[in-house]
Amino acid sequence: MRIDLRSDTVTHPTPAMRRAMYEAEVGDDVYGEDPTVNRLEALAAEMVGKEAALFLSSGTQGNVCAMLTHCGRGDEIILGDQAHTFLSEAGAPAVLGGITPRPIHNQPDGTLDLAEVEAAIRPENVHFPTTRLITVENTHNQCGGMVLPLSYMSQLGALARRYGLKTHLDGARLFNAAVALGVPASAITADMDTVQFCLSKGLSAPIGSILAGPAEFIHRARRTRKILGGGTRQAGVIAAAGIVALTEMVDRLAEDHVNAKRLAEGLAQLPGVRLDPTRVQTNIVIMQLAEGLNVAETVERLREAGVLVSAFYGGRIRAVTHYGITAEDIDTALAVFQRVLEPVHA
Ligand code: TLP
Repeated sequence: MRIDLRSDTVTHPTPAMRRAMYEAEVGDDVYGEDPTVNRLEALAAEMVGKEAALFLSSGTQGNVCAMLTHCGRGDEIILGDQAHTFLSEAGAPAVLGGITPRPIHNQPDGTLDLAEVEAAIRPENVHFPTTRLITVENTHNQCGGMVLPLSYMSQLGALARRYGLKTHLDGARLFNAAVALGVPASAITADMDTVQFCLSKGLSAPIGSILAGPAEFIHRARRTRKILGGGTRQAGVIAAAGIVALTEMVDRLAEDHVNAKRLAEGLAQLPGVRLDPTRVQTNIVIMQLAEGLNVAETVERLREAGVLVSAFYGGRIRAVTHYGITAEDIDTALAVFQRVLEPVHA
């Protein structure tokens, strides 16, 4: 038995995706001639309500491409101190672009306090870097997959526009947010200039992300993607799976959310686990262990018993539900958690 809850990135392509990949019509995408990539980009742009979109190899490449296209050397990005763009992209804006990150404390619900954002915006002064971009994440991974409210997205957009700043959304799990809110993804992205979302997480495509925004921006981002080594050729083979992801795999994310809730409610009953199941809104469950329990050891013992989870920043454990994980798997995983944690608290 192996129940892999480490991430929704572990999903395998569906049979429909494999068929679409096999049959994909292809061309050289660097010439703009891959019809399947072009179809995916047009579909993706439409779904997030933007003029144009670009197909990239990963969420990291999508976010980095966006930040490097929005900003130049000496510019500054306001972002969350728990954001993937700040914590987990190897400092790319600074490494590659001479761009300073300006982290603001992420509130437990994943938002950035708007007064703190406003206070961090630099006035014009030769001593200062130039504030150029605000980046937020929705759903918020480190904050347990929480969904940023629609009203917050529009307030943030309005604040940025008031100061002439651009906004980028790391929407790696944008469609989880859309399904949780019961709105089209375009409602979440309406107030953001650009958005990156992943095809390869809950949507189960094997590879790929989308960066969407104004046509003029995407034109420049195509050059940035080239600089990042992301100009690929017969990419339609991969884009074909992305089209299936967007047309067939969005609505079923609701099932992952139900399973995550079931897992969280079960885990919250265990004496070894500290977890508030009312905070679980999408497919991510983050828990703290009770005093005296070691995270690395517990993760290892769960793995030996067939349940894979991730040790996460701050002494936490993360479990993520996804395509291929059933309600029965959740019940089995809960029984394993109980067995693994029991001896310590007997
Ligand atoms: N997240 C991965 C790990 O890097 C932690 C995961 O398992 O959750 N934005 C967000 C919010 C993400 O969670 C991730 C990946 C990315 C961007 C980057 O996507 P990839 O892995 O495709 O580069």
